[in-house]
Amino acid sequence: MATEKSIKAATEHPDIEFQAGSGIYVYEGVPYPWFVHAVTLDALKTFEVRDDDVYIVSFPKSGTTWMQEIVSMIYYNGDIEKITSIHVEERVPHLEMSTAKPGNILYKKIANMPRDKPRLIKTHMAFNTMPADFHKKNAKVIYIARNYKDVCVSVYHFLKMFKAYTDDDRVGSWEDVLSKMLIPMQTPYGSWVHHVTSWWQHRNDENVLYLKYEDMKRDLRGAVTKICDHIGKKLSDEALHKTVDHCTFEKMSQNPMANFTGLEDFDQNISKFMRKGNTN
Ligand code: PPS
Repeated sequence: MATEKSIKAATEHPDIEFQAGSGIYVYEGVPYPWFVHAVTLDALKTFEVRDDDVYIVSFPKSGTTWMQEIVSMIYYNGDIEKITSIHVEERVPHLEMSTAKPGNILYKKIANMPRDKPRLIKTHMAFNTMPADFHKKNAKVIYIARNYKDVCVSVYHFLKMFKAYTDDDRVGSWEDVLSKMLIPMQTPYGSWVHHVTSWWQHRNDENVLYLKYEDMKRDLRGAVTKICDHIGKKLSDEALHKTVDHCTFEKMSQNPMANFTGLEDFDQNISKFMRKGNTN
C-alpha cells in the first residue's frame, strides 16, 4: 500500500518533494503516482530505445490493457494458447512502473530483453517525457486516447479497488476524485489535455498510429487491421478473426491473463479491473 515506506522509495531523490496526502509527487513539472520512482525517471533519460520497439502509449485508464492484448495477439499470430500462458503485463511490460512488488524495476528487465524480436512496451508518458533516445530512433508507437469523462470514472473505480489506496483515506467521494482530476497538478501523469495533444501533434509521423477508444468500440476489426498495417504484420483471415474475438470486452474480462484477477494489489470484489469497458 502507499505507505510512508513506498512513498519514500518513490521519492528518494535530492530534488523531489512529496505532496502530502495526494499519492503523487512532482518530477520536472509533471505529477507522477508513487509507484513510479523518481530514480526510474532519471534512469529513463538514458534508456536505450531500439528501432524495432513498439510502444503502446496512453493516458491511464484509456484502454492500454486492451491495446496490449491486441498487439500481442498480432505478434503471436493469433495463437491464443500461447497468449493465455503469459500474463499481459509480462508480454507488454510497463516501462516506468517501479514498484508493484519490491525490487520490481521493470525498465531494467526491458533493457535486457532479447534482441531477436521486437519489444512490446507499455507507457503512460506524454510525448515530451519519452526517453531522449526515442526521439532519435524509429520505434513504432500506437497511441490510444479515450474521452476524459470515462477516464475519470474509470480512475475513480480503480482507486477504490487498488488496495494501496483503499487502506488509507486518500480516496474520497466521486466529487472528491473528480475535483482532483480537474487540477492537472493533482492528477497522476498530469494534464490529460496536454497528454492527448502532445501525441496528436505527431499523429501524422510515420512511426505513430493514433487511435481512439470510442472508434475501437465501434469497429474493433477495423482498428486491428490498422494496427497490423502500422506494424507491418499480415494476419491470416482466421488469425484476424481470432484476434478480434479474443479482444472483445466480454472475452478479455473472463481472461485471467488480462483481467488482473491474480494480482493481490487489487480487491476486485469492490470493482473489477475490467469494469464496464464502455463509452458514455
Ligand atoms: S491502466 O490501469 O491505466 O493500464 O488501465 P487501462 O487498461 O488503460 O484502462 C482500463 C479501462 O479499459 C477498459 N478495457 C476495455 N474496454 C473495452 N474493450 C476491452 N476489451 C477492454 N479491456 C479493458 C477497462 O474495462 C477499463 O475501463 P472501465 O471504464 O473502468 O471499464
